[in-house]
Amino acid sequence: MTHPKTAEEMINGAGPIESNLLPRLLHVTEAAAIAASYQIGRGEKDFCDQVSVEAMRRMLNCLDMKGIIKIGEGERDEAPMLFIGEKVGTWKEGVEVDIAVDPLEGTNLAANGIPGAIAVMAMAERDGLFHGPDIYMDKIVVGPQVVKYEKEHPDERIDLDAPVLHNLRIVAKALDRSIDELVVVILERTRHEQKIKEIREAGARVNLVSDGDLMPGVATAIRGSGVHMVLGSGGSGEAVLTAAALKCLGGKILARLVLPSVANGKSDEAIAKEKAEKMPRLEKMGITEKNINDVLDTERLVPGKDVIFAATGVTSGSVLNGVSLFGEGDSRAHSLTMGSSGVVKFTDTIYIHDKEANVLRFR
Ligand code: VTB
Repeated sequence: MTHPKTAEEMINGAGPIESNLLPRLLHVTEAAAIAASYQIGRGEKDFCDQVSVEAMRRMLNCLDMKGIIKIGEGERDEAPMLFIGEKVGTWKEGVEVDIAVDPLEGTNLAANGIPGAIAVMAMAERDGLFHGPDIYMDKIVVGPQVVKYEKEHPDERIDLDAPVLHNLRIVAKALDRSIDELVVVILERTRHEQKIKEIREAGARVNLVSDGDLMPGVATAIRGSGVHMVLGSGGSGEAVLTAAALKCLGGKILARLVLPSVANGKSDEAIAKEKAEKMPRLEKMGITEKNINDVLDTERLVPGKDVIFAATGVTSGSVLNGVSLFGEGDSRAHSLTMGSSGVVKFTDTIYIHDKEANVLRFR
């Protein structure tokens, strides 16, 4: 038997991005989550988003790195901050990184005080993240046991175009359980009615979420999370961020770009309008009518080798607790940070401003 890697070997084997930036990435998502947490439940989703974007950008600009936003808040003419192509970091010294951000994933969740909102980001070396448009991707996400099963059974593979039952059978075998013991997370949308029907007919259990398909995708790679598969179309940025997390944990995503008008079954006229609007932009990114339907796997979405991921809970979810506020600006934030070396950290951070007023206590 080969000797397993020691923690020391893993720490020393991490790439320059992981070694230099992972510890500091935590503070970036924490700052965004804490800023958003003051706006939880106020019904103002745009403002919620704005404060987390501002906080994340301020923190990113403190880091010694040469960063470029690849997945962000939108195109330069649409988003004033963290737009695609924006340079962040000090640019004085440090590594070159491409960055994917979602300062508030689940703005509706946060604005309405519903579980599952997070602040999230990922980094990789230059050209280490898929440079794609902000449209939808049709996704299927499964955990590392399924990847192992596929290696052992090369004829049985997860397939984005196969009936839901085909994919559920593979996941059930990989997890050594029956289909009726599986849970599939899918966004509650009219466009998913057929898929939801198929999941139920196959006998699996459906977990409908009103928003947020990113963290459930990460959860497929965490045993005990109760999520075994994620299906359906959602944000393309969310797919890239999910892929970054899966590069750290194992697991697999298959995804295909799709225009929202097409996914949502809009009229031919609406589809033609969206195509006319978006295709020139997509073509600049190398996405044409010919290759838009390509299936993108984890490696295509995140080709980087030195990948880091961080997420902080805003409202509590199945993986991360939400931010708690204690008065005097003191707060507690729960985060997941990890790197492609395989180091995974769950961090419970407490910020104490007034040490006499807010004494640290265990419970
Ligand atoms: C998707 C999903 C996100 O918003 O982008 C969704 O990936 C928007 O979808 O997790 P609709 O256009 O159908 O509303 C989230 O749920 C939250 O950002």
